[in-house]
Amino acid sequence: MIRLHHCHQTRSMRSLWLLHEMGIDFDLVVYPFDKTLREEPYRSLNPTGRVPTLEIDGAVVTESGAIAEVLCERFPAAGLGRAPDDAERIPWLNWIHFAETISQHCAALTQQHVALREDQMRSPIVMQLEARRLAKTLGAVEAGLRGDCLLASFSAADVGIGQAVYMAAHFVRLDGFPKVAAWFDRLQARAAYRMALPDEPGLYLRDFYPPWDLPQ
Ligand SMILES: N[C@@H](CCC(=O)N[C@@H](CS)C(=O)NCC(=O)O)C(=O)O
Repeated sequence: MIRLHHCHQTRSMRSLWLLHEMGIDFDLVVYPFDKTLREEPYRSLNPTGRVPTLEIDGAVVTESGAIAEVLCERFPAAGLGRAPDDAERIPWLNWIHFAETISQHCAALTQQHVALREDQMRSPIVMQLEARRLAKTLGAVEAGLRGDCLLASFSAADVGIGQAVYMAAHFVRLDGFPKVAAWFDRLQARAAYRMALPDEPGLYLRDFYPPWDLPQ
């Protein structure tokens, strides 16, 4: 049995998109992105109250990078992983986990722009700093993109980084990263990507949150 616990527009979209790319059967449990995650029954499954959580054959996995590794090992025929003896194994692993380097800045910016409801709780300095640090991570993706994908062919690395870029694009314009923008356009055309999107926004009510968007 495979069951994904998911909140729309969060890191669990990464796992949902990957499951759809693999075309395998799974159960999906969708939660609102609120205190429900810190309450029972979810708290027993994931004590830090975060998503994603994947239940797979009696085991529980709570890190999106680990979920990608577990799914790619379990379903090698999908061709989205890179085995330990594959020449692309190291860059594949590095991209899978670099998604979190991007996402930590997205999380900080989501907290600033979305989670903190009162303007006086927000910090323009943090917003600007985090947006600048996020842009630097996008620069690394821009430098790493050589062809149509991050590796020689499409893989879970494109899904993980692609979903991180989906979140990042709410805070940093992709215009300054032409290869990332073109690659992300191609990813957005994928059926599995679209299946991982919500019908209605669950977290980001705007397409873009500029760092200077504060009352003076
Ligand atoms: N390193 C974890 C991070 C998981 C995480 O923090 N997810 C966020 C959503 S993007 C969350 O559930 N936040 C809820 C909270 O912090 O209370 C992963 O890669 O899965």
